Amino acid sequence: MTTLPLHYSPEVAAARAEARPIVALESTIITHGMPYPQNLETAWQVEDAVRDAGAIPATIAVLDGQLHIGLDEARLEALARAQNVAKLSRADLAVCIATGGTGATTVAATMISAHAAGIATFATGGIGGVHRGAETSFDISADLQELAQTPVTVVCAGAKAILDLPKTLEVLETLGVPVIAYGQDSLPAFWSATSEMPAPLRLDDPQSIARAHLARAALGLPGGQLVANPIPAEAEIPAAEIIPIIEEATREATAKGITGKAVTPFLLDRIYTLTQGRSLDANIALVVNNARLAAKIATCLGDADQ
Ligand code: PSU
Ligand code: MN
Repeated sequence: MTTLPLHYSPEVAAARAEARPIVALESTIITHGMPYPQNLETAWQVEDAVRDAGAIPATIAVLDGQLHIGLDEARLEALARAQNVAKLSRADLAVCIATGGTGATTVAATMISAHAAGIATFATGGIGGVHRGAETSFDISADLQELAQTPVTVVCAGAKAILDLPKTLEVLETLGVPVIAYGQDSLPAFWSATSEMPAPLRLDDPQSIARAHLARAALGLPGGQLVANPIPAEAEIPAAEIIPIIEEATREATAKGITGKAVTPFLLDRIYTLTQGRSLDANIALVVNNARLAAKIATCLGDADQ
């Protein structure tokens, strides 16, 4: 836990006082993952999905050097409209706070912040992972290390195919991170509900996921769980359609010499343009779906009196 002052939104402060289930939400998806105004509309929809499923949403970001757990409407809107917001991963969080900066939190930084606030469940769209070509670029997201050390259950829609999925799974296995497909045997692949890869683990209900979270803690194991929740069938983009587009975007990134933390936002933006916005519709549907599942898991964790 942290001795840093945390700034709770009124809604999250009330939920804490009443010991109601809370779901953490990241902000990099808002500032670097989607264009305005769809980013703001999605953030609202995701928060509402958490509320409708019986939990309280806590969108996390650093604003003027203060770590916010839950953003009220005005702050969320300002962040969604802001330009040139920093993207904060584990390495960047403390410097941003120390210098009074403003930044959006990635999966890694959101996990750190959620844990500091005593929140054990987190919903997002896609996590960072091992990028294609990592054997030469060494581009492996800090999200994977974070899953290995911070005890938060992260609900995503599987890894996006801008990543090297088999290598991402190998690294997660090496780090001892449970990768749990929800309700199916194959690993969901973000835009596609299924993939050719079998998921390492499978659970079929939120209670079991909550119990597994608690069992890790009881065993004294550090680190979290990655839950891969398939995109709803009606929102899927077939792999045959999306893969060539990802390959084109990846080629462009290499040709333009895009590296480091700029890679994921560049690819997401190019894929959005090349699919004429369809990638965004799918992205919105899956994040909302993940928010619902995370809220149910958070409710079960609450019931278990963690
Ligand atoms: N994947 C997506 N959408 C996103 C991201 C990843 O499909 O918005 C964001 C998340 O915040 C994730 C971060 O934690 O990108 C990973 O960035 P990097 O690969 O630079 O660690
Ligand atoms: Mn990276």
